[in-house]
Amino acid sequence: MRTQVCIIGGGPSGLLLGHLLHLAGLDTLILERQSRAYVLSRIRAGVLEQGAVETLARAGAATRLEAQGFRHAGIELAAQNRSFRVDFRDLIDRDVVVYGQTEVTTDLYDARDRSGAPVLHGVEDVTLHDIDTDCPHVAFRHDGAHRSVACDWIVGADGFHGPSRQAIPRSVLRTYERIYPFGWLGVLSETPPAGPELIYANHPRGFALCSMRNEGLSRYYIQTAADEDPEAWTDEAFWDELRRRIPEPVAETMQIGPSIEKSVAPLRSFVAEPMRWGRLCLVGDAAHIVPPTGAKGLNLAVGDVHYLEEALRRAYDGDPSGVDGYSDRALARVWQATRFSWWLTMTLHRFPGASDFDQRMQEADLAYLETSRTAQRALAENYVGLPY
Ligand code: FAS
Ligand code: PHB
Repeated sequence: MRTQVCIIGGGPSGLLLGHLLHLAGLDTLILERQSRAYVLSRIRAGVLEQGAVETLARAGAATRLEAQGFRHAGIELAAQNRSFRVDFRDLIDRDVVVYGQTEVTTDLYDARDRSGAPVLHGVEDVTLHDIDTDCPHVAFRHDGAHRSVACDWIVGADGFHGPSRQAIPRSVLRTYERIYPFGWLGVLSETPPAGPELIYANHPRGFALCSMRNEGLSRYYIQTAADEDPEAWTDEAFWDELRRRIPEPVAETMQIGPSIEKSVAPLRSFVAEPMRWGRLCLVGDAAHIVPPTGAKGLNLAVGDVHYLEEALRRAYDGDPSGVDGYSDRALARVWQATRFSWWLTMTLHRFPGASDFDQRMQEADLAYLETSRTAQRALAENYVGLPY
């Protein structure tokens, strides 16, 4: 087998890059370990930056998004049983779109199907070879047969646990990590959202977030231990704990119902450098992980794809400067999103061993945000997404 760009991973990063490169006339092959159904069963991100929406539109994968996505002009921040609104449109004339990652991935698979470009599901034992030469190849097993694909470029879009990052020599790879001492217990329920916009709540009992997918599907999170067993939580216990952490006017009026999905996500900040080595380039979670507090994970992946698609197009036009500069360019934005996600996580979560003084410092931070347009503009710029 041969292709121009072999993409390992059929999540949002791999699918979006594959489709944009296909539109640019390049041959691509996507290798995905799981079935399509499994990939689409994962409940993950919910908020898209403007840049992500524009990139999906450029890929011709934003028709449903533009029809069904919810434009949000702000968010609510809550502490001490009260909340205030950060108005993105008033502060910086930008907004975000609430549209679940499951829907984004569905739209990208549909676009890939329409293109006729190949995605192999159920691939196993993927290994990368000769990435420090001009003739790299990827070996894998599929349908019981050992196969190999020669290519010009390999893109690691295989998430945090995939093989691509590991293919960069330890003498070259530098990693930076912070593992947070808590996780998020998430619930999906077929109930109307608790409010018109997202509510991020700081509380001495722990963080809570009220989000949504549409007018009849809500997404909620509460901070728990990192190794919390989701099945140890009855729906009733979850709703009681969530309502203790959000302002009473919201808790008293929100509609609760049975959970249709319940899972715990660990929180970490992680960045790997460089994001390109030889003929291997990394995108998305393969290169970085952010705590979901800042709604940056999926959006950072789209930013990487935006840079790499342009870089590879230029490389095939004989200009190597794009791929030579890809890692530095992508990492500059990755580190800004990593900082913002870290700061919002530190401000909104209750850390083990935190004192009353620590709680007061977080509340003072939020009180300053409430009164300072300057502070709110800084939050708004980062939340809606820094420019590419
Ligand atoms: P993904 O991990 O989505 O995709 C990688 C793909 O590679 C997967 O389909 C995997 O099966 C495949 N793969 C792995 N190893 C392979 C191999 N050896 N061979 C072939 N294929 C292989 N982000 C937000 O913005 N907001 C959130 O609320 C949020 N919640 C999250 C909750 C959880 C539990 C997790 C894990 C992540 C969450 N994220 C969130 C981040 C998430 O949305 C990622 O940023 C996003 O999925 C990144 O997309 P990809 O880079 O494509 O990685
Ligand atoms: C979600 O809706 O899943 C979501 C929204 C915003 C976040 C994290 C998760 O910051």
